[in-house]
Amino acid sequence: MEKKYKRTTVTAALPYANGGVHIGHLAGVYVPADIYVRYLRLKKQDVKFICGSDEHGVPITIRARKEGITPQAVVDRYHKLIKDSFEGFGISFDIYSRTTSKIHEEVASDFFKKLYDEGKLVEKENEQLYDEEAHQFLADRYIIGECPYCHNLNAYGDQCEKCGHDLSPTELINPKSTISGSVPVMKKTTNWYLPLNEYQDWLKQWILEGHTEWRPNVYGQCKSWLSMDLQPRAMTRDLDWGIPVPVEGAEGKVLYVWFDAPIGYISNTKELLPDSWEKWWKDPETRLIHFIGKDNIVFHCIIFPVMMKAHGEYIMPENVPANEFLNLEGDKISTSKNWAVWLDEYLVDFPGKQDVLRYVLTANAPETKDNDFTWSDFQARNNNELVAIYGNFVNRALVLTQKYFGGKVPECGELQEIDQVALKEFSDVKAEVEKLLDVFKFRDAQKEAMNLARIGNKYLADTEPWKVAKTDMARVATILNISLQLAANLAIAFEPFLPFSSQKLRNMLNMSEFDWEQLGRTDLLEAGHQLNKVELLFEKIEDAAIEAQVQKLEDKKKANAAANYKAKPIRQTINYEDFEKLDIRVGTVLDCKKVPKADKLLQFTIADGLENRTIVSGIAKYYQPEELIDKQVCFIANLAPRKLRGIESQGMILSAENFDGGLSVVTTLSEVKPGSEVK
Ligand code: B3M
Ligand code: ZN
Repeated sequence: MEKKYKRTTVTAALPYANGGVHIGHLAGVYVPADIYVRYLRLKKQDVKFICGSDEHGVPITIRARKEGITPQAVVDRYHKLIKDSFEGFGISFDIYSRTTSKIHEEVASDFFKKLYDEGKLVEKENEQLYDEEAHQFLADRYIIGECPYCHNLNAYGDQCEKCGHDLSPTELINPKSTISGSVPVMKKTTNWYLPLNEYQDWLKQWILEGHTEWRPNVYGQCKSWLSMDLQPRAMTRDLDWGIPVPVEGAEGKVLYVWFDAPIGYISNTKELLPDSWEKWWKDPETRLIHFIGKDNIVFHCIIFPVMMKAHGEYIMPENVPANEFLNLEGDKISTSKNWAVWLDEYLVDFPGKQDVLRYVLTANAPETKDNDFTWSDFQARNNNELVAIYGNFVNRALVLTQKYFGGKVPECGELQEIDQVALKEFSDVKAEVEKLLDVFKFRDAQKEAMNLARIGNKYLADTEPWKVAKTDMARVATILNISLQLAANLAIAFEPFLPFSSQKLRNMLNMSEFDWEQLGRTDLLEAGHQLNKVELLFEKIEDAAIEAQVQKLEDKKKANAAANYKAKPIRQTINYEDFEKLDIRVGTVLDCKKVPKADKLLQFTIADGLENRTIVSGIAKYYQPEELIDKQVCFIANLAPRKLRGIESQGMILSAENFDGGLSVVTTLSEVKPGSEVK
């Protein structure tokens, strides 16, 4: 049964202050959360939208170490970058704070202390890897060694990035500390565990029986977790970056980042509302909604609820609408590989076009499965939908009003059937959009909103006011009055999705007050109301802008490959006689040309000091034939000839293969006689 609530607390996952935010974050969490909150606000509901940076955790310490700065300096930098990016995209948090704040430390500490004092945590001693030179315990990420599966020499203690296997540090062959390079030893340590197992029955009941309405991906993940025996999970770590464990004798230990981060939602609410924060978290008449990405489901559906349940005073989330992942041009978005469209860069490259990205990310939202972002789809949706449908309708309605009525809303006369049909269709959309937004189907809801603009366009095309103007201005007045009412409706319907454009449209319509309940009404603009100057709501995006973005991605991919290049291991040792068998010579290129119908091959004529020889080489992608003429090259002279495309190749030209597979011909530092031996 639908419960009645007084207010809604909406949280969006706290991004790690370990890098910027990209389109995957926006699509997965922040745009849907923002749409939802804007919608509730438009409905005049009591809602708070809470977020902030997650500033603890091992990856931040690793980055700090790499850059030779403090973890605080790392999080200061990224907190600002992330906050600015969200502001740039109109993500309308009521607060965006951070987990290194004083108030957060207090709230998280008190939370832990209460669990500890009430015996809700289990103390356990176990053995962990320890760096005796650096005198510290090692988080899994701080240990590297050989992967037991693919024998990558640089696998991390928690995962091999080459083959993707999850690992534990004890599985690594020849483990080494990345801090001192020493071989870690096992050392005993005490930590405090949350006994998830004790809550398993309650979780099953609460989620599996009580929340069958959750998205299938979320429900399914919970179900699979709950079908296994949950294990106690450590809520403290031996680390020096984080919130100190508020227990005597716990020096050198901090709260587990996934313990303190979700409490960040609470402490940020407290920072926002020092006097009334509790009702947003403890009153059963508050509805709590967590927006997250799919990799955070277990933390928000199992661990955090158990923490709150153990604490005893908190309400449980009513829904956790987690999204799947967004890919980029067919590949997984990756911060470490720099395969991403970063929000701060987008804001520079496409000023004023925040709504275009919001629109495309919602149209393509990974709500039920992973989805792909491509720049060509971005362009098509802008040009064919925002410009051609929404923008076009609004522009025609406004320009015609300008032209025939000096920009004043004309009087609406008697309605004809065609008007009534359009208005009816229009008013049905409100219920539809609501129904979808209420169940977090943002993608379909936006599609419905776009249908409003489609109806408007069709209405103008069918009624043809520009033709009617020759004979019946009263009728034109009615048509344009209706069109302008539709435009005003669009400004409301799109507010949650495209807030910047809605604002612009409201400015053009000179419309100040608005709320969701007005949607579907046809008296939003009174006759005689003066409109403002007409501007374009959306602009076409040209091919060049898209090509530049694709190029930028390619360049990043390349730069990343270069930065991460690792030379291949040296092959098996050979003896001198083996080497001597190779007859390597220098020759001068007399002629070089493309091999017809073979896009990889070049045919060389080489002066080798004896008789000239022909060699075919697969380097056509890297050189124009002319560039190589007169150059000296090294080649293997005694390789058995073989036929390539009907041409006998008498040897092999030596090239170095670069990190990206590119080939560069090997030559000598100074000119030598053709036929000189290389030894
Ligand atoms: N920082 C993980 C993430 O950004 C984590 C979320 C915390 S939400 C309490 O994916
Ligand atoms: Zn591996």
